[in-house]
Amino acid sequence: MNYNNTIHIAFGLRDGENIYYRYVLSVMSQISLVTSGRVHIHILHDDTLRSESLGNIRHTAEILNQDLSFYDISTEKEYLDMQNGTLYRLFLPKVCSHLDRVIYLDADILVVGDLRRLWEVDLGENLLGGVLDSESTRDVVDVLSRYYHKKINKTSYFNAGILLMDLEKIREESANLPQEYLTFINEYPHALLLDQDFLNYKYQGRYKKLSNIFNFIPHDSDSVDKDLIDNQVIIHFAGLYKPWNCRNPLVLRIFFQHMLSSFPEKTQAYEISLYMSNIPYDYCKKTGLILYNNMGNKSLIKSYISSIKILLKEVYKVDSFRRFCHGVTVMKMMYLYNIHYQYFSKSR
Ligand SMILES: [Mn+2]
Repeated sequence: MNYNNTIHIAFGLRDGENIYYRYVLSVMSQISLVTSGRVHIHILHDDTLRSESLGNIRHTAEILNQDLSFYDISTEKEYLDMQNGTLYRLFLPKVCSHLDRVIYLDADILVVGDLRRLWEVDLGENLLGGVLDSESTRDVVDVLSRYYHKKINKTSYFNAGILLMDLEKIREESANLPQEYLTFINEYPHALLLDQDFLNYKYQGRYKKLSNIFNFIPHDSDSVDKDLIDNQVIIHFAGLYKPWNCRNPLVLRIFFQHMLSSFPEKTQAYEISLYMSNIPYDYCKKTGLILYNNMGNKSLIKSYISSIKILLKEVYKVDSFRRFCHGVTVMKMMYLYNIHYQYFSKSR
């Protein structure tokens, strides 16, 4: 097949705080700087996307000469049980029924190389392509996946933040991916990474393992060097290390260069200071607070509580949950700790 045509790129956008759309804008602008050929951006959103922000995205796409389509999924009936923006990628086969292939992107990324390299990957008989997740995440999944009927192999668990999806093949097999996910999460509420676990469970052995140049996940301050960045296509700040709390100067410089290019010059200083003021100085704490405010989201809470229970069962000789949490360095544990802390400090 010849993919020497328009590159189709999709984002999921749930934006209650009116912040996330800025990351999408930034990624759109990064793409235009490094990607050859025509690009069509597809945005799956709900009614949290404000009309000014939508206008802003439209305006940016015009300036960058990118094609743009919006899909409001808040009328889809499965949407009612989904209050997490990453889940919107599951709607892609359904709402982008005119597309055969799409690149799904998270927005906590830096695009530093030509996306055509990803677009032209031959998937063979596979339904999608993805990159192995970080080792720490795969360690957690390894424990939790003992509680599935079919264990997810730690050595093949991919990160779903960057996906090349063969929508045609996926549609042939699944009439309704979002509904299948809801059934899955009901059966396995401990699936800590929600639809990422679902996609791994469902497509195990049927996805193409891609080079990590398409999804490099930096772990801490000093692990990223210049050579590595020069060869990368996408850097993904999955987990707790986002550009705004990663201490690597090179990552920070590249990130802020991209940020600078994302806003019109006249409003640059103002926009960037506004943006910076929205950045939590203590990201961990903020994560806990956001989740605390989402306590109404029953399925999310159910998922965390049941993960905590399972993980506790796995750990011997712990005096208390608090001590256990302090001792654990795996970053996903920090989320759990925050939930626990926020929840119990309020009820004291
Ligand atoms: Mn991400």
